[in-house]
Amino acid sequence: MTLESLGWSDCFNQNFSTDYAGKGFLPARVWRTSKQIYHIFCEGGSFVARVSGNFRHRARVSSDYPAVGDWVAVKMKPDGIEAEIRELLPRKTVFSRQAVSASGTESKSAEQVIAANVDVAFLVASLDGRRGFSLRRLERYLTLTRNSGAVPVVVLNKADLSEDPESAAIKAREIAPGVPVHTVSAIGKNGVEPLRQYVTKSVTMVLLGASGSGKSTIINSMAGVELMRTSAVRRTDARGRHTTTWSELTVLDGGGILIDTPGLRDVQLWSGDSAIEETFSELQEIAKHCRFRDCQHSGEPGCAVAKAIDSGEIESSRLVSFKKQKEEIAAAMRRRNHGEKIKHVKPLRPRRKKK
Ligand SMILES: Nc1nc2c(ncn2[C@@H]2O[C@H](COP(=O)(O)OP(=O)(O)O)[C@@H](O)[C@H]2O)c(=O)[nH]1
Ligand SMILES: [Mg+2]
Ligand SMILES: [Zn+2]
Repeated sequence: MTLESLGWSDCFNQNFSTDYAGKGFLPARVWRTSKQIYHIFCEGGSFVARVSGNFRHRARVSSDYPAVGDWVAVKMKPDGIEAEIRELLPRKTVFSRQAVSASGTESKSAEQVIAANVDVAFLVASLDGRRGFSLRRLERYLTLTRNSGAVPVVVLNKADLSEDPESAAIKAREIAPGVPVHTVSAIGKNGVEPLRQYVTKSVTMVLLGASGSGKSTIINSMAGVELMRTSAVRRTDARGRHTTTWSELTVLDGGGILIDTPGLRDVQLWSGDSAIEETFSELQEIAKHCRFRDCQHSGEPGCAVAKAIDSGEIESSRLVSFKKQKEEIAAAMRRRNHGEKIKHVKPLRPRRKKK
């Protein structure tokens, strides 16, 4: 295993050689995490690692800990089996979502890293089912991807189950201007051929999409072997069971790195106002002509967006999605800023009646 085949590049090398090489640290990439245990690849192969006490001491929030796809600086233990993670290398790109944990009356919002250092994101949607895939969900994934810094590629899978895959592709292209859209059939022979153009040495790809859309099947098909467990779709709701519960990184024999992720049912956006603007670029373009610079497109006079909707130039559902995503990020920001200040509020006791 070479560092290059694991996705190592100059930008990591610069951070590493100056700071850590002198201390006898080795670069390694996290391929799976489970609680406190990190499974890592380094040039010598696969190892199990934990973070050092010093690392833990410095970590403030969960996103300070390594995630799948992260590069870390490790020190091998004398036993030659275990390694200790000393440092987390700066992330080139990061996919994160908002994880809200509620305990009692407190609700805390934290950034949860799904995958790090990803170059290309395959946004997988399934073409089976009567209602087709969700354009709204795709919009959310596009914002998530733009926010991460990776390049999005839309993958419409299960073309074999669709009567009209081409019109589905046209719809997807409409809401994803400038983004490549491929219709594939992961179970068919050579059905994932269009995706191979993205697979090159040192390139890291992640598969994102609802559970049952065929992410693991796509990985198996691209690898040519059964690497990931897949799951038959339940007849009632056309979704696969949750077979992939954690993100997991795989190095393909022919070059390229793939990260499988569990089905993210609802991606809660964590940040990225500018990413939203990219997702809705045509709307942004029109909004430049609104009379007010801070127009919210909610009935203000001289609103160019309202005019464009009236004339059928853009669909009103696009504006609804746009506002929803904006509000979600605003809410995440509020929670983040005030989350720690919210104290547990004692429930009011019923007042005793005076006798
Ligand atoms: N008909 C058809 N079924 C597929 C295709 N791709 C995946 N499946 C099936 O869909 C189910 C869910 O696939 P899986 O890869 O586990 O989905 P994941 O949850 O996104 O990883 C499995 O039963 C697969 O065999 C496809 O292109 N066509
Ligand atoms: Mg899976
Ligand atoms: Zn407006």
